[in-house]
Amino acid sequence: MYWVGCEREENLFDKSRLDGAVCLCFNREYISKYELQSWRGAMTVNGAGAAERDAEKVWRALDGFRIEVPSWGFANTGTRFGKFVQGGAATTIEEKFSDAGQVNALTGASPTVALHVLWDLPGGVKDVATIQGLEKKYGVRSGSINPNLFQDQEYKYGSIANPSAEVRGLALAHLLDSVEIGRALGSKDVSLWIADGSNYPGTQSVRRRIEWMVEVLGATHAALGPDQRMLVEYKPFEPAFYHTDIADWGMALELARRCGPKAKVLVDTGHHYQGTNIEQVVAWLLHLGALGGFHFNDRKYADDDLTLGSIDPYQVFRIFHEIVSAREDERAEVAFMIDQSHNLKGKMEAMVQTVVTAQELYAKAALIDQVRLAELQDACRLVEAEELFRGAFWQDVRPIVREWRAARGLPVDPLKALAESGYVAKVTEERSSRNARSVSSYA
Ligand code: LRH
Ligand code: MN
Repeated sequence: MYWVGCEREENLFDKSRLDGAVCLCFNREYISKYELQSWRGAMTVNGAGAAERDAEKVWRALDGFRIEVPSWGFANTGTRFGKFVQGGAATTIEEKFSDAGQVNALTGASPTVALHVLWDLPGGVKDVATIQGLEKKYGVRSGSINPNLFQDQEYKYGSIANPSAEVRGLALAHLLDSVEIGRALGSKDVSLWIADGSNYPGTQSVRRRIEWMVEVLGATHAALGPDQRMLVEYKPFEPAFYHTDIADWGMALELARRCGPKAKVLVDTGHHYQGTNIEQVVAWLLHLGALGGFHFNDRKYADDDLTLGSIDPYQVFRIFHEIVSAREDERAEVAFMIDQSHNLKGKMEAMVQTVVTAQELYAKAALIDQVRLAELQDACRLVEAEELFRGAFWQDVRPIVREWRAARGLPVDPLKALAESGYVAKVTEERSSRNARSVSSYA
């Protein structure tokens, strides 16, 4: 707990609970016996006020926090039942870099943009020079390279797990192109999501498909440059609805291990069955040195790709706790990325909102006194441990985050700054006539 001025305590405590304690900072009004305990702890540790210590923790955490935005998050996307076109949505790769540049300028936390090969570099390696020009123009670099192995007709029965060696060869060629694009752009990660699977029992051999995958992914791993990695993303279902070849973290982990040291597992928060303890999966992957990164989003039901923290912010907080409490060397290897489709919210607003929410939830996790928590956990002082853990989640870090933004020369309220910038109105003006022509229907 921390104290940064009475107006904050006003928010924290209702006056009726006065129990004779004093406020530590401005008008010495009150403090609960519980807080007294942790304040004493804080004061004895480094003499600095708890408020200062918390601000330090949050500032240090935010200074190191980076999250990658997906190019496809700025584009007109929909569901199988249709697409609600936004006039200001990005279609060209230049528009996607422009939007990503704006988000980074407003938040100071998203210097890279994830690219999907067939959507963003239809010309393959030949498009690298264009991308490099856009990186300079808009001040954001290319991030993870995401191959598209799920839309070509040849992949009806799978790509890297397809019974046809010819089709597997096609898939490998695309993967090698993606590795080459990543090398040419100086990107670290080639991020693989494989949609392969089947819709009916008995129609495909799960065992033989495993061997075919190991063969193609092994060849992909062998092509990686010294600083490149491949991230294996798992997903339990959709578009396949009987079996998916890479359905959970265990399958992704084993495939990554079979490939080699440059292969890690990617955790998309929307790719779990209801009730899955995702932070436990994260803890295991960290423990095994196999966690490569995240695709953050939120969901109520399945892979809904809703905005991070919109349904279950405590879930993200629990995941961030596993990261923040990991060793520095373990943490350094974990890539934070957003993977969302903004079908109803304004694309720019949703992306800025997501980065801001991620920063705030990461700041909350950084507040946890890890040493104290470990003591309480190992002493099985359950309620005290939970109160310390959850207490950080309850804490409103927004004032400290605003101070950090101001100190870093960033707008204290990025969403408000976006609205005041007129950027969305400007791009809507520029793009709406073209977007109006792109209405499509499912059938
Ligand atoms: C699959 C997925 C994958 C991307 C796609 C846009 O559901 O999460 O990471 O390729 O969304
Ligand atoms: Mn994903």
